[in-house]
Amino acid sequence: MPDKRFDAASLIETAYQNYGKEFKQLTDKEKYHVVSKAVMQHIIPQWLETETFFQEKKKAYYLSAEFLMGRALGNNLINLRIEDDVRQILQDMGASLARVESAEADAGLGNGGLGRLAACFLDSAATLGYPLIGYGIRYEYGIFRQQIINGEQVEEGDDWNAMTDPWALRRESERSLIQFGDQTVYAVPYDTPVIGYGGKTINTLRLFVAEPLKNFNFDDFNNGRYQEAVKEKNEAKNITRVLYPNDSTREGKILRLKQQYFFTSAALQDLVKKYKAAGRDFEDFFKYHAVQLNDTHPSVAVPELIRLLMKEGLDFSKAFDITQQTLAYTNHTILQEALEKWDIALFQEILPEVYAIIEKIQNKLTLELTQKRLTVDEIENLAIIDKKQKVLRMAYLAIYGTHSTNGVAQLHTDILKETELNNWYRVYPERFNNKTNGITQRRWFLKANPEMAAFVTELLGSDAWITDLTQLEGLTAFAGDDEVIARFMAIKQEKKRQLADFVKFNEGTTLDLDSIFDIQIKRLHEYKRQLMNAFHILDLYYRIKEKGETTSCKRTFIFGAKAAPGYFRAKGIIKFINEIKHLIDNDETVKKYLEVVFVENYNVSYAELLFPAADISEQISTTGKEASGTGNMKFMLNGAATIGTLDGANVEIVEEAGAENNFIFGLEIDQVEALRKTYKPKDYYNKVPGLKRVVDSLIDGTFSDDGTGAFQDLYESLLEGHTWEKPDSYFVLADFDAYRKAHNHVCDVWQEPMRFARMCFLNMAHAGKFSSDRTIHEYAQEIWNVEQM
Ligand code: 26Q
Repeated sequence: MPDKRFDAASLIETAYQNYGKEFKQLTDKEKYHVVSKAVMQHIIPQWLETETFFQEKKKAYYLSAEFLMGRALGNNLINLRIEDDVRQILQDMGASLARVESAEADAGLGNGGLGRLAACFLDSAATLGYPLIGYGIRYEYGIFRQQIINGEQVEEGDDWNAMTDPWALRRESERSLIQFGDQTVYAVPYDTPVIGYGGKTINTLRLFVAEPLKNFNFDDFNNGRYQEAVKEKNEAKNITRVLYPNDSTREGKILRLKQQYFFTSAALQDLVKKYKAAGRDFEDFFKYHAVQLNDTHPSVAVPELIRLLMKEGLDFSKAFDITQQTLAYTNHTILQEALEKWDIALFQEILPEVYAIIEKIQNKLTLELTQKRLTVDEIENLAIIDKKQKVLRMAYLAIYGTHSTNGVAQLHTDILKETELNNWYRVYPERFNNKTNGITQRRWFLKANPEMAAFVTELLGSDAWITDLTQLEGLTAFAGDDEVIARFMAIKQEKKRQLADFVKFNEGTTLDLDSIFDIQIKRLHEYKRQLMNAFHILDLYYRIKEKGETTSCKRTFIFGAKAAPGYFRAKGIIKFINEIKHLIDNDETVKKYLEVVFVENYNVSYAELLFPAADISEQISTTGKEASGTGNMKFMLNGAATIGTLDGANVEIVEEAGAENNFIFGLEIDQVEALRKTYKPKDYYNKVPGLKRVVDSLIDGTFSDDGTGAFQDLYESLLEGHTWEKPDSYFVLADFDAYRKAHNHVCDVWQEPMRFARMCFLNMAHAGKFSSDRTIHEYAQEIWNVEQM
């Protein structure tokens, strides 16, 4: 247990040391620093203890280009179980913990689901006492700050103060050299503690910063070449300057490749160096290390580990076997355009030595497949080095070079096996497995919703759910108790009020707490179908306005989403949503029934306010496209009902909570595949009542896209298509009517408040499966083979 004291005296002392001031004189931001530094002091003994405990044991390593951690202070206090003490100490010194916590910037070192999953996994592993070390990049700028100006997204750099973050310790002496074809840099590690619930296990997140071999060229400067003098430094630092704000389309940028190799090589060198120092035989390397690749972003680990092992004296064949037994790969996408491919010439130029190893791997693969009697065509079909397209297929490299390939929800894994990666599945069926995603209930329930958490503890007579979420099942016994349901509703109302306060402050909009809070928060992407949601809202607008549907429910539709800066169509959808908002806000009649809010700069901290305040969770992706989704789980756990398709983990959510407690609609996977062959969106456009009206609003002058052509483009994407894409690839028009009916059903149930609340309550009660604790147990036992502290 943490044994170093944490009290008022330690805060006062830290304030003196760091700021030369009385604690009372500090700004909120300075207080945040001081409290955080004091927590760091407090946990050091246990952090060291954890390291010592696992010193000789097998450990797991999570290699990820993204860790979307959000804020640390509040979460750490909760996991250390000193939150109430610290609140009191601060109060006694005239400070507010809530304000101090709010002074922390989000560590937004990720785009969305994949990055947040990595953060949840670290929390779960530390809580369960599994040795899991995160390895990644310490971006100077995280995911961009989004502003909405005139209804449009404008991006700004996210200067999150990477270098003054109180939670990180620079480990200068443990740096490694990273060599590219044209550049050599240092990778300098920064370690952040990952505190498990109860504070027993404290794991590490190690993020690397790129630095030059020489900071400053004195000679250049002296001779007036001022830019030259810092050129090497700038070029090195550029490698870890900024997170690529893309969450799907692969981008063949040199800098992105450098980022991937940079952190992957740094991580593996770190392991090899420590292993060597321990004096063990490299043939046993896999007995001490399990390395999980978070998508293909670190897939260069396959040739890189082989390269490093060969430098330690192993031959290629032995190095390959050990690498394969060490590494495992997680796939997070089925979108073809997201499968990473690198131009061979570019790759060879940047990473010549690594490319030479990939050629050896390709030769080995070809030989192996020949021995398995595959045809020349079949072998070509599985090639890592695709000579026709002149690209490297990184997913294939990851599957071949590892012993495990997993999908992130059952449906997703099935699709990988049966279609997307079927060619590989047929050759290596034993490698494929499923690990349905999860979320940490510590951040997403205990921290985000302390009111509901306390109520659940009271009902269950125990807080054991904090580390065993399946305990929530015990809540089902209370579903018939009207008093319990009424209290559940009162807490939901309080969370809606808290969100409304923040929305008022942040967006200037006043929310009606008695309306349905219907929330869609996730990255903006066509497959996620925010556009279908928007069309439905516009349809409601017309129905209320023209048919006088005054019995309609009062609804508040809340959106939060960042669009990749280069994703023109996604930005058009943001503008379209805001145009609809504007239309409604200026209509005295309709605005009594409808409200639209697009929250600015949706991030982890905003998410913590949004999930607990939802009545309805929008999970409406085209079936087959969302690998899993994890926001869906956060809503469920906080007692919201899902309106959704049977996609990703929604399938399993409905299995757990019952179709009768959610609003499931739309084409199912086989129907999507069947319809794809003959689909004519114009048929729906012409026949489905009201559909033409909302689609035409894109081009008939109802709205303005400020001359960008974005709305015309959206219109054409739905009805005309292009040579490179079929019209309405995501079946917005085909699913529209079913979606509208599901919303009508939501409104019907809403008229019976107790019935609606009971549905929500039962979702919370059945959320046990979706703890990332369950997921981590599965990884630890079925893939990593590591033991608990
Ligand atoms: C790749 C190359 C170049 C630039 C960027 C990228 C890139 C970056 C991030 C590609 C993809 C991502 C992120 C993908 C992602 O977040 N996928 C989501 O992963 C979640 C966790 O498994 C799932 O729940 C979601 O369904 C899935 O969309």
